[in-house]
Amino acid sequence: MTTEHYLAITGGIGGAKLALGLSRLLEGAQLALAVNTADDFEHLGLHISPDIDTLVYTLAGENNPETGWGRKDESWNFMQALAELGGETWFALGDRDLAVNVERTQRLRGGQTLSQVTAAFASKFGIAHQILPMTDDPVATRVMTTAGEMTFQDYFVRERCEPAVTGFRFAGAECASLNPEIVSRLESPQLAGAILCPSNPFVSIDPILAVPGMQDHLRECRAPVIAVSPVVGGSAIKGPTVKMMAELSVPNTATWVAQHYRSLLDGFVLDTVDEGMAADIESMGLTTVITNTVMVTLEDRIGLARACLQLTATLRDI
Ligand code: FO1
Repeated sequence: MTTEHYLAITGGIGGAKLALGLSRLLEGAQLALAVNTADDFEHLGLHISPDIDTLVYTLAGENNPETGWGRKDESWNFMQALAELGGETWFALGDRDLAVNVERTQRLRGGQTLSQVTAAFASKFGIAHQILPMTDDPVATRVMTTAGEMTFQDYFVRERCEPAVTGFRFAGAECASLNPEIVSRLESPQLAGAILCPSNPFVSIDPILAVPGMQDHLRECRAPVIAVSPVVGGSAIKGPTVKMMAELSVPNTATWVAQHYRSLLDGFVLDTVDEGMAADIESMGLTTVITNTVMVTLEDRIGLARACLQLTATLRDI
């Protein structure tokens, strides 16, 4: 690895937007994406990897912009035929998305690793950047709620995030091996920065940080580590982050997010509406950048990515 390179750490929808911005500023070898796999589950006999697929579809311009997951220009013949048979239709798989999941399952059953399948699919989709599953071992987010413990997809899709959460655990994380490509990138002398993308801290970023060694590698890496707040003005752009914060009785603020990741970070990016929090976050020893973090357009995604790269450059020069 001779060129300066960055590692983005991301979950699904929110993080994938920033990943797209970064992918427009950085060449293939300059950016790799460590992605959450704890949303993965077996469904209809298929191995579904939602955050990997959201990232692949987003970087390939194939994503469904309305939902944030699945593919654009989808047809739904499979789901319709499944419904007619009385099959399980609570988890919507479009026909083109189904092909990705069937082929992934086939290749995994044939002995390939999730990383190998993901790399092959990324190149099929014309993606120059490396997409790195956090681990090839099974890790599953379990959501503890007042209605009992449930799988992530049951909570997120079947129950539409309605149950009140009381906690999370990442089954299998303690014996999962961190993707060696992530290790080598974090240990590389050419690493220029690591970026925690604005995904849900509890169910998208924390599972990645739960893989043994990930936090140590982030703390020890020579390059600056920064995070982008997924909370703007007390609300999350999409998804259950703020609802979870309320149920866990933690403040729905960028400051709390900075505190949550504090031991890993050198810098923090927060939205202009939250600039009043910058002093508190700076007092944690973090360098802050205040910018627009709400990504509506492609320009917003690229602008936020540029602000992240500039912050890592500033921190490298300190
Ligand atoms: N999320 C939903 O809310 N409803 C769905 O029917 C749904 C289907 C689906 C199919 C494939 C896929 O890769 C993701 C899908 N998601 C759906 C999102 C999924 O629940 C993810 O875990 C979320 O994106 C959270 O990261």
